[in-house]
Amino acid sequence: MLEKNLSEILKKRFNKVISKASNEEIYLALLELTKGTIKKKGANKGKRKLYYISAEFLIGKLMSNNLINLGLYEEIKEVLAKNGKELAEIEEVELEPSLGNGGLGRLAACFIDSIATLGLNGDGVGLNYHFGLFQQVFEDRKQNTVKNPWITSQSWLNKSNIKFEVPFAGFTATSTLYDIDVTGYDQEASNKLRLFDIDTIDETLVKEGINFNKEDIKKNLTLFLYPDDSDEAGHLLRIYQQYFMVSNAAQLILLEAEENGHDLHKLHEYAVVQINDTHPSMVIPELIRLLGEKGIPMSEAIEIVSKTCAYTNHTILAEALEKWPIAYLQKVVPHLLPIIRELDNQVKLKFKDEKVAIIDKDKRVHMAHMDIHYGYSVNGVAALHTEILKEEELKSFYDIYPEKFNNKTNGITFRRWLIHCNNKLASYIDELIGEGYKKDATKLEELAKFIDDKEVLNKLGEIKKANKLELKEYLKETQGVEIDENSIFDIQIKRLHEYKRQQMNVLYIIHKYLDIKNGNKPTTPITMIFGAKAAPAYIIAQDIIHTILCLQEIINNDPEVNKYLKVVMVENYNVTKASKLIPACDVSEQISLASKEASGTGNMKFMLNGALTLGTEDGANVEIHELVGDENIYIFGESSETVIEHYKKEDYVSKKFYEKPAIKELVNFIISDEMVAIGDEENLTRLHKELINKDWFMTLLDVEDYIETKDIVFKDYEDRETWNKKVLINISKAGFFSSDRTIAQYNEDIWKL
Ligand code: 26V
Repeated sequence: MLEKNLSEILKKRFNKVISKASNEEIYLALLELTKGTIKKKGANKGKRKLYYISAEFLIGKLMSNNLINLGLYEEIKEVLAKNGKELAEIEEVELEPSLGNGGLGRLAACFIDSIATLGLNGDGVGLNYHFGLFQQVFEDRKQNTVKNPWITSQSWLNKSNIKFEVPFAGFTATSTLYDIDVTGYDQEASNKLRLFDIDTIDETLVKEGINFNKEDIKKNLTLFLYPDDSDEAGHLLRIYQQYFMVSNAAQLILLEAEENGHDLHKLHEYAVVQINDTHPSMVIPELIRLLGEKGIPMSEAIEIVSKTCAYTNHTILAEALEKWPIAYLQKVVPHLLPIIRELDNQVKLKFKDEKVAIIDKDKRVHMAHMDIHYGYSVNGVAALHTEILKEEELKSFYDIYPEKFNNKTNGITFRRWLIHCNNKLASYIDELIGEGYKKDATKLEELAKFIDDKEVLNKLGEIKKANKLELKEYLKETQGVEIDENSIFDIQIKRLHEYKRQQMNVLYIIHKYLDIKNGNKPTTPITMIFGAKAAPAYIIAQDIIHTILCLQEIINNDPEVNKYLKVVMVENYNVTKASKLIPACDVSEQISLASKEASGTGNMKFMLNGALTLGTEDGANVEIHELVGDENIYIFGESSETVIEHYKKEDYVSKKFYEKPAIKELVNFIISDEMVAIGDEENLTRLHKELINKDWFMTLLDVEDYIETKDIVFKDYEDRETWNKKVLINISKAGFFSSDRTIAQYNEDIWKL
């Protein structure tokens, strides 16, 4: 049937049969077929509807995901194979929508998949950026940035006829709503991801790289995801984007409520808004303003909105918590200020504590504070993170509103992060325990019964090896590097940030390099793989990338060393690359400074794909540790309590650690003659100085324990059977991290759809 349908579309559109059609033609035919199949399904319905508002939805390519969810994946693969075509190659035609920076955006993408899979009535709402997160290219061992278009004439994006007027100081913007269908796994009805665009957008504004005129708002508003905000124009543009997003969202919510004949006085019974980090926080004053226009008095509107909005916090890093100067808001959205001031006045009347004010004495609006006072739920994204919010970062708020605080440990969709990216493993699990785990991920625990089954353990090793071979071929093709599939694949892939401590991994590589030079050769060779983009304005992050690329060159070209150690920095790390890297990983690097990584979600993807975690007691690592037990994870480093104490007492002095000869040797290698010979002295020296004089994220505090533990990991790898037992246990315990579980909890405790 599918073959017939696909053939008909190809015949009609290109007058070709499957075997003679190009990958692009087949892709377009598949797109038509898939969209048609989705269209036949209705939309989810329900009394109450969720609007998950987020500045980022890092959805990645959608073809396989949609085919899996529609139950067409296996059959389409077979049909194509029969005609000499491969789905994986056809999928290369699709451009990745990189509409997010990292974990927060990818989480939103997993969430909309799970919301649809649970048959819940809820849409994602965001912006239709014309260019996703920049593409990264390496030149002269440095990161260069190139614009990243993803919209093509035929794509998943559908244009709706919904348009709104969004008022700004001095002009009114007209929007158009686009949407992308969100299919659930094995579900009758679907939802939508709704992305707003400004009508006056002008892509020709982008001239070179990712530079554009930041002041020409009418032409640039939805051009880029998170433009560089290191200057005032960048900050203002972000406020324009945020307000455009939430005003459109709020108008959509009211439109749908009215279309359904709902009484706006009871909006909270019909709509719930999840505010994903503080980027959509202005939805609170905007909804109040719009309800006012509908004749609802401010005091009542505040009450309604407070029962409608819920807030998720994704970080405790102070620099990432948004505080917009009133002067900026005055320039962009002056009509919101009377409302924000009123909200602030009410808070100041009730609470004398300055720490909980919305507007501080420097005249800045604390977006998170507005969310907490005027939302009914505040959640963190992993158990430890939520505890730190309650006991440290947001303690003053927890004291006032203990009932609002709750934890929702993050999750990932197993459709993309197992069934699609690691079809070999998924098929083998099907064979062992059936397909029940695809709907109820906790069923993976049934795998535990094979713990002493040598054949199963062996087979897990073989699947991993096959995935490593595939990655090897991919990296050879795309980057021209040669790696050894028999080496240990040790992988750290995530945004580049000092708190994630890629620089500590760098120090390990230096340690290993020097060790091999001294004649201590590892039994099994090691391949250290990185993937990371760094914000263009984040100088130290650029320095770390440069250091990794220099080490890569020195090590990979040293015949004495390269048989035992290789370093590969994967260019332009994105969702597509993640799905090739994760199934091939042996050791998952989750080495953030304890307390700083709110949750992490890569850690969950690796675990599910049979990698062992080398990590600190941070974020969701803590919960992975609890689930698999001490024997099946490698934990090192100071605890979050100790780290928090150091910050409070301001007593961490990196120089003291640097003075230890073993550490000094590693740190000094960064500015050694070898490094300076090929690298840029300015970058290398800056990182060297940073580590010695500041090291805000305490790399040197944990580096010795890290090196010691990592050497144990590599030694343990030698006992293949025991290692594979650990792998099996990790996979069997990964069910907890299904985003279906997370979403079921959001619904149970917060949304009540
Ligand atoms: C943003 C920024 C922007 C300014 C420069 C420094 C900085 C540092 C961190 C951030 C993170 C913003 C929020 C975020 O992406 N949080 C991530 O959310 C994930 C999903 O909940 C979670 O797994 C990650 O641990 C958390 O970092």
